[in-house]
Amino acid sequence: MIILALDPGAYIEDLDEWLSKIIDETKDLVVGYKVGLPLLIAGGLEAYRTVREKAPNNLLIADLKFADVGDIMSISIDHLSKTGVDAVIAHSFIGYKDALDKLSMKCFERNIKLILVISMSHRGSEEYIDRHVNEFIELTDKIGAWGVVAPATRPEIIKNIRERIGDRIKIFSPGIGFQGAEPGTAICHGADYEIIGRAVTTSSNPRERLLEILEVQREVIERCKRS
Ligand code: BMP
Repeated sequence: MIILALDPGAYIEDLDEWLSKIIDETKDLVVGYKVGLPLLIAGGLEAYRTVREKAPNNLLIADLKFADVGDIMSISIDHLSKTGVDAVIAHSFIGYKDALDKLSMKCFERNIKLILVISMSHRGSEEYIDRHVNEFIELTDKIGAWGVVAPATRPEIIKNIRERIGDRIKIFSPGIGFQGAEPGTAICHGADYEIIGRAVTTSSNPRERLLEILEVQREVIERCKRS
């Protein structure tokens, strides 16, 4: 249950070739792709359309981590909706009034799923964001978000979210591989999908690397079920 983050490094010369190779080698193994600012900056909305065309049957998540006023985020959603993305990610800390209320309405109108960041995988998340995790969970429910992002690097947060929210929300967990968490850990604590990027995309053989990661994920989940 992997979402592959397509974040091309600045050293990549031919973006189209890079996307083709990775997507062709992985699309039968991953649930979906997460496309964020690195790909948007490097290749524009055209690159998002390219991913959509090359992987028509995979989930496509635009990770722009929106954190703006509602009307402006809504304009971005209008543009994004022309690329065929299935879901977008926004921050929770911007709050409901004139922000997430409007964004969630616009996503509903454009038939795009909304995912909120509840906590992040880096250590700085503990400085401010993590103090509000339980409030963000309530906000997720209030706006009827489809999913949340929570860190594989601090799995107790995933467990807390799952216990509070039940099965009605998808949990996406980054932090696997380059950021230190072991594949399978997040799912073991209640996540639905693990987001993995550079561990696969910087490999000279992305498919082989992904197969190895999937094997570890399977073993860790099996072990977790038995304990
Ligand atoms: P990587 O496996 O290369 O570390 O990539 C993780 C991906 O997940 C990146 O696209 C990053 O933007 C995203 N991400 C994260 O690492 N931590 C978060 O808390 C939220 C994220 O979206």
